[in-house]
Amino acid sequence: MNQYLDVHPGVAQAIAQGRPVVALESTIISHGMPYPQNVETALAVEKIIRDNGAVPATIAILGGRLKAGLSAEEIEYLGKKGQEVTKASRRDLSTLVAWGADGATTVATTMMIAHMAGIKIFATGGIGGVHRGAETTMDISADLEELGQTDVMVVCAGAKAILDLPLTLEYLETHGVPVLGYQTKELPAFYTRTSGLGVDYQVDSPEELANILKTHHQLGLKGGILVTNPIPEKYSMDADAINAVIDQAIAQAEAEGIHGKETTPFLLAKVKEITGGDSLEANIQLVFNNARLAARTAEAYCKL
Ligand code: PSU
Ligand code: MN
Repeated sequence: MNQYLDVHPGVAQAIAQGRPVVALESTIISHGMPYPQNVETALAVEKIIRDNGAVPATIAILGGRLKAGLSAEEIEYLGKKGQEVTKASRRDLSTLVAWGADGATTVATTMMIAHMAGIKIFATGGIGGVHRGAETTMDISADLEELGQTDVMVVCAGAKAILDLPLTLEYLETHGVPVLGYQTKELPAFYTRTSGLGVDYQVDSPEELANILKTHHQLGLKGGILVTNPIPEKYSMDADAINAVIDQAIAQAEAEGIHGKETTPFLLAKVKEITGGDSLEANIQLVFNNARLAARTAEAYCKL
């Protein structure tokens, strides 16, 4: 066990007994949604995972400790501090831990810490990817590199059109990351169910997802598996409307010279601002939907 890792007792017990556990990220709490919806959503996601028979492990860095599983008080603390907490991707880990600081974990660091703790499945909203204009900015999320090297199944709603979706798929292909569509042949685009781009394989049940993950482990393959689960029809947004909003947000980021790790939070905040509450409700519902699928897949995995 890593000397800097604290696995919450309930999570440690579930892992030891071979019961299902689902990891959750914390950047979505502190940088992805406003307070208090962020805390309410984080607690509701944990409840959905419990209701579906698995144990939730929200992951973060607190006082320099890598935490796999947080208390409700710790989730409240992260949500209230919001953007003051450092957004922690792979390159931030050593310094934050050495300094005894806090960090909100992105998909990349959540995968790393989940893997250290022995958690195999992780539910989130959307992953980072190749940004539009990356051919000159080289802005490619460390989430993609992590998917290429850390063996965790990530359940998401695809990737937002703030990214270059075709290039994101190319990058995942190069790094050997399988992109599975849950009951769909098309890559979902977060707020909408379709993107016009194909996934590698359509998979129709949690049992089938679990079987693929198990086989991945038995083959001894490195790297993760990306499961893309479309937002429920009822909550999906109008594609033209949301894409116009995204274009506006990107233009504003360019005008303000936003770059580096600020880009994704800036774009997410702008989209929310421009759409009023609509995009936030969609965002919350797709996370719930991913949590359900991840919990059912974790349960199916434990039965194999
Ligand atoms: N995309 C979303 N919602 C999010 C993020 C991405 O639709 O909350 C967050 C995740 O934590 C993701 C991170 O890991 O942003 C990616 O940031 P960057 O592009 O700087 O790697
Ligand atoms: Mn980036």
